[in-house]
Amino acid sequence: MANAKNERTFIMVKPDGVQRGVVGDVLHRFERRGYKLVALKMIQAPKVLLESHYAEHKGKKFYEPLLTYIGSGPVVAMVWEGLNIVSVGRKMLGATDPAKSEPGTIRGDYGIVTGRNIVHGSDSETSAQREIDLWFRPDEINQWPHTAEKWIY
Ligand code: RTP
Ligand code: MG
Repeated sequence: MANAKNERTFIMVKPDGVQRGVVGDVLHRFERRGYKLVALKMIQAPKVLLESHYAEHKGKKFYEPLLTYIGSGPVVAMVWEGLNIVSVGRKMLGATDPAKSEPGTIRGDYGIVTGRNIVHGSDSETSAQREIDLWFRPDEINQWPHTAEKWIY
């Protein structure tokens, strides 16, 4: 497995995904792919947390609407672990604009517009580490044995 790396990523079902009832499907997709869930919580994110999470977009036209959208209801925040999870996770989510996402991806199956795109996924290992540290305390991240290590890899 050249270039395969065991990684963690931060995945979040956004308020539209929670309200449309797709949390179970998002979990199921990552589970059946063979990834390991190591942290999970439902949270109504305070504005300061969202400002920090989306700091890279501060000043852009969509920044304020984005904070309003993600702060409009509870989200389901998760940490997933496994080989190449950052890049594979982004592929499973689909393109930022659901209209450009392939059918079979989460956004491609559930979304139509960028401003309501169901899920978030870290875009790099550096972002993943930053986002995991932002949303979870170290004692909220679980270590447990998963059959993927034997039967999938
Ligand atoms: P995300 O961070 O949520 O996983 O999405 P992404 O990497 O695919 O996209 P990013 O460029 O980081 O944008 C963050 C989120 O901002 C909203 N957005 N709206 N109206 C617009 O032009 C626009 N552009 C971005 C989306 O909710 C996007 O996921
Ligand atoms: Mg992003």
